[in-house]
Amino acid sequence: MPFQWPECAAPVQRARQDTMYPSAAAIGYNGWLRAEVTANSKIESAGRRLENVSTVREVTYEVLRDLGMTKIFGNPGSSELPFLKDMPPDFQYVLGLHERTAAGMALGYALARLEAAFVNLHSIASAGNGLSALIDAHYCHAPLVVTTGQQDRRQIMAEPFLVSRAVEVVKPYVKWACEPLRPEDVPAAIARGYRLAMQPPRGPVFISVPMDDWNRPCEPVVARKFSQSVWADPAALDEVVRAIDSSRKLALITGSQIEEDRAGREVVALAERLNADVYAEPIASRWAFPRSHRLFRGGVLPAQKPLADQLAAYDTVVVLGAPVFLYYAYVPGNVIVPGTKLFQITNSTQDAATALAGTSVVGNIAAAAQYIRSCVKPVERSVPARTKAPEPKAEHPMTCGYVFSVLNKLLPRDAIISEECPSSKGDLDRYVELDEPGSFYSVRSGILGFAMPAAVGLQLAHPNRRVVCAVGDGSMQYSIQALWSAVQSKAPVIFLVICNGNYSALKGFRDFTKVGKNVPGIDIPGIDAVKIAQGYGMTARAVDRAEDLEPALKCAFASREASLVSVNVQEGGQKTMGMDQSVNPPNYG
Ligand SMILES: Cc1ncc(C[n+]2csc(CCOP(=O)(O)OP(=O)(O)O)c2C)c(N)n1
Ligand SMILES: [Mg+2]
Repeated sequence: MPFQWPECAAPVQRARQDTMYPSAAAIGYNGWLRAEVTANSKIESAGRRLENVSTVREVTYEVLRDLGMTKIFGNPGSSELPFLKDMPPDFQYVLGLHERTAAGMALGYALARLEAAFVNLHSIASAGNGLSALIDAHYCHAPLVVTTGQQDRRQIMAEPFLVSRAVEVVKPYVKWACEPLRPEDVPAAIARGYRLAMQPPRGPVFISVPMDDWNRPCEPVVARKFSQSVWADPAALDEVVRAIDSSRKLALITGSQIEEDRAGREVVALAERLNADVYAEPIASRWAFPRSHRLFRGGVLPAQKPLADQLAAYDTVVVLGAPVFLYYAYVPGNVIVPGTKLFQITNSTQDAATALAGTSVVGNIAAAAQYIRSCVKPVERSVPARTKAPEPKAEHPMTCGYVFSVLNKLLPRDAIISEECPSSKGDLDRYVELDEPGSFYSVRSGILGFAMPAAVGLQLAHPNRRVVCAVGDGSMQYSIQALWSAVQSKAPVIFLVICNGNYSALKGFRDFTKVGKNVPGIDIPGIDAVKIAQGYGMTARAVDRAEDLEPALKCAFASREASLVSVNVQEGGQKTMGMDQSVNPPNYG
C-alpha cells in the first residue's frame, strides 16, 4: 500500500537529453520566487524611503521588514537600546531572560519556517552566553541573522566597559562575522548576512554594531534577486542511478537536510519506486521520513563498526541529506563494509568534504531525488512488516517507554516534538510515531540547552500545531528561562520533564566505556521542576504513579496555555544511543 501522503507528481521521464532536471515548480521549490517577491517589495519601499528614511536605524527596520524578519528574539543591554528605541509597531520583541534562550527560540522559529530569524543580543556578554545556540544553528543549518551591540566607536580604542570582540569569538561557527567599517553599511550588512544565511547549507551570520551607528544618516538599501538552491551535477547523479539499477539490495539513509530542502515527498516517492529499506541517520535531529511507513526500518547506530555491520547486507547505500556519518562513541571499523557502494547526496559542501568514504554529490535534495526517481527502474519486492515494540507495562516507578507510549496515544497527529531527554531518546523514538514533515527536532550538536527554547520558537512559528518538549531533568536546567518566555509569549508548549534525579546518560556512558563507578557530579537530587515552573508563572503538576499520567497529560492538552508535567521515572541509560557491550565499545577505565 503506498503511503498516505498527498500524491507526488508522476516521475518525469527523460524524453530529451536537454531536459535533464525537473522544474523547480514541479518539486514545489519556491526559493527563487520568494526572493523575487522580496526584491520587488523592497524596491518599491526603497522608493518610498528616499523621502522619509534617513538613519541607519530606520533603514535597518525597513530591511528587516522587507526580508520578513519582524520578530526580534533578544536580550537587551545598554549598547542595543539605540536600536530598540521606538521599535515599529509591526515588529514583535521576544524576550529571552538568558541569551541561550533568546537565540534558542530564534533557532526553533527559523527551523520551523525555513526562513531566517533575527536575533539581537548584548555585546560580548551575550555572544558568550548565546554561543551554544549559534553552534547548534551552524550544525543544524538554521538561518539566523544575529546582531549584537558594540561600544561607541569613538572610545573603542580605550577598551571600555562592555567592549566586544564577539566577531572573533563566533567566527568558527558562523558563515560570516563582521563589524561594518562605516555606520551606513549596517543595513546592507544585515541584508548581505540574510542572503548568506539563507544560502544552502543555511546557517547563522553575525553582525556587531557600535551603539553610536544607529542615529547616523543612511541611504536606502535596494534588494537584489538571488536564487537559493544549487542543483547537483546530473553526470554525478547518473552514476547513482546506474548503481541503484544494478543493485540487488539497496538502503536509503535519510537525514535532516531532506526537511531543509522540502524534499520529504520526493524522498518517499523515490523509496516507494525502489521499494528500498529506509533508515534514519544516526542520532537523527529531524524525522525526515514518515515513522509508520512500511519501508521505514529505524535508525542506524552512531559508531563506525556497528553502523557498518548494521548495513552489511546491502550492496548499495545512498545517504540522502546527512553526513557520512555522525558518530558518537569511537568504535573503529569500516565506514561501510568492503564491496558495498556508498553514495552521499548532500546540500552541504562541508559534509561532502568530511565524509570518510563513498562518492559525494552536492546539491538540492528534492531535485536530486526527483531526478533519480525519473531515471531509475522500479523495483518490485515484498517488504516484511516491521516488528512493533512491545506495549510497555504500567510499573512503579514508570519506565520511559511507558511514558512515551501514553504520550503517543494522546498526541495530535500533527504535533511537534522538541526532544532533549538523553537516556530515554531511544524510548521516545520507539513509542512516538509521527509522520508529518516538521514533527521532530532534537539537538544536532550534542550541547544541552536546545529543546526548551526551540520548543517556544517552534510553537510561535506553528500556532495551530501542538508542541511537546520532552526534556530530561538535567537538560532542562541549561535554558530553564524558556519557561518564562513560553508563558509571556503565550506559546502553549507542553514541557514533559523526564525526572530521574540524575544524569542517566552519563551513568550509561560510564558503564558502556568501563570508566568505573567512582565518578562525581552525575546525581542531581533536590530539584523541584514543578516549583520552578510555577515560579515562572506556569501551571505545573508532578506525576508519580502510572495511573495519574494520562489524566495529567490530557489536562495539559486541553489547556491553551503552556504547562509543565514532571514525571518520575526509573533510572535510564541501559544503552548508549542504542548500543550496548555487544558493539565492543572503547575502554576508558
Ligand atoms: C551544555 C552541556 N553540558 C553537559 C553535557 C553533558 N551531558 C550529556 S547528557 C547529560 C545528562 C543530561 O541529564 P538529563 O537531562 O537528566 O537526562 P538523562 O541523562 O537523565 O536522561 C549531560 C550532563 C552536555 N552534553 N552539554
Ligand atoms: Mg535525568
